[in-house]
Amino acid sequence: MPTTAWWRSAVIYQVYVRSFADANGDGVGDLAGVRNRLPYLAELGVDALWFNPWYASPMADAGYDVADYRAIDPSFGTLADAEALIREAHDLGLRILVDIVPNHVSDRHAWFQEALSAGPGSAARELFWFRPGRGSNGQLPPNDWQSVFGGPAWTRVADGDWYLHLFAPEQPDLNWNNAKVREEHESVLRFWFDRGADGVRIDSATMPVKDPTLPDFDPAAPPVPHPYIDQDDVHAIYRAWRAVADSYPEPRALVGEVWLDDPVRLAAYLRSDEMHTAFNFDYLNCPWDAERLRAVIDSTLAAHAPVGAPATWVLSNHDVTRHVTRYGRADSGMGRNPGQDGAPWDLTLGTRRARAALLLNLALPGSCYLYQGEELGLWEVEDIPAALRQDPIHARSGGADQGRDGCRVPLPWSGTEPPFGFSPASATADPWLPQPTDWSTCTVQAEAADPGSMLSLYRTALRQRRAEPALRGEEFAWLSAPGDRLLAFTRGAGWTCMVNLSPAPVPLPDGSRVVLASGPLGEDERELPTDTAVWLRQA
Ligand code: TEU
Repeated sequence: MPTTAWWRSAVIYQVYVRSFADANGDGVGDLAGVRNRLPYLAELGVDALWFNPWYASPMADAGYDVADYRAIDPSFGTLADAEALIREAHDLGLRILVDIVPNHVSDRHAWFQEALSAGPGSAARELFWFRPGRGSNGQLPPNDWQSVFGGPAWTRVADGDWYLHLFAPEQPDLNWNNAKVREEHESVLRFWFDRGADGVRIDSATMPVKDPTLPDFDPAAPPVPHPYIDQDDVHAIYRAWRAVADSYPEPRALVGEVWLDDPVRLAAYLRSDEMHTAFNFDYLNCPWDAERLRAVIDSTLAAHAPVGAPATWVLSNHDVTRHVTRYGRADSGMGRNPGQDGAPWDLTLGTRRARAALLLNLALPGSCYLYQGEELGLWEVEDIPAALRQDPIHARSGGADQGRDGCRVPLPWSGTEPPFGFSPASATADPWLPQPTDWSTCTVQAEAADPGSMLSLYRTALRQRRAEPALRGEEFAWLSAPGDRLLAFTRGAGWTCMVNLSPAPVPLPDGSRVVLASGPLGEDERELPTDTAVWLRQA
């Protein structure tokens, strides 16, 4: 693989379709809305777009419950719209990643419907994990596994069998020991690759393979092997997918959602015969603290170097609290921490840190993921009325966990009041989640006109990164020492990034010229204030 492959240093923008732009005025974003806004994305300066699932779905989990991979959900448009979108994006130089969800399908998927009607012991049930229950009447679930979304991971059907769902009951888990399951997914990959998709983002990639004995959790057992996370056999799935991806004249890219604490186990997914890259959740979950960030950067680079895969840098997505909000908290930790729902945070602080973090992310070697709205500095919306919340996590926790709706609120494009241009003036419905009225200051329209805005910083930084080969290369060396509360590193060719995480200003090195700063500089423009980052060139 040539080291210049696009995905090695790409900046990839995540489009959460239902909240991006609504062209038909039903309050839900759609593909026509995205097509209208492609010039905005091209101008922003990103290299690729990753679309959350846009397939036909009852939306029990916002499209991660796929009923038909070869159809677009009618609320988003048609297959012809998706094909046109891919073509138009390509014409603008934007690559496309689609989302593939191997772990489960929707309970409305034809396979599951057939499994329900075919009954216990049928071949149709072999595509899933149907089991009799325990207890005298089979009234207890087959084992003690819990759903990621809360509650038991098993649901009983009318004939008495139980089926496994590691997420919501509307998301039955597939049985990857079944050849039909494997063949179908490879065929789905080809379906989208044939339509021009440049790659796939692989959902819950550690989970599709289960210990076939479905054991109870043994509290005394070591954490590895886990009965369904990171089972060794899961790698065979992605090796087969890589063969499909590599069979195209321009090989398609595989990007894994691989939530693992151990960077070495994560790197095991990144091989020349497996995935190309994976999201770096250690980085996303790291608090705004110089020593901890440095440790994560080091462990990431150390784990990726031997396998020759680029690292990725990501701070927000559709599953976690927006990082402006996280960074505005005293303890700016984990991507999701329901214990902090509603905890106080400081917008000025969070914004200053998010601006500095952008320059850090874009300067680190590898590729970078941006989540729609972060370029506007959007924050987590915490006051969505319970009745309007849609994330199954909210309902399944009995409201104890706010869920993930707060980072999924429709984007503000223009104007001074909701729907802020998200929906056209002729809209017949409000946006599917309410937008805060104070988003009038962070619409695309308002920020495009303000050189000091978050959007202007993103545009400038992305343009600089594109123009600067050193930033897209692999050279990296620390200039700061551990314990400095300063992150400073070179990227070759006299090129330096400095981020000050200490409470005091730090002088800029002599002989350096400031290329870009995340905020105002102190004393004669030669001092780097707290929570500020700069890109420097040796003059
Ligand atoms: O997420 C996988 C996952 O386990 C977490 O991101 C999870 O949503 C979070 O920890 C809950 O606290 C993927 C998708 O990104 C997510 O949106 C889906 O809900 C999930 O898979 C099921 O498909």
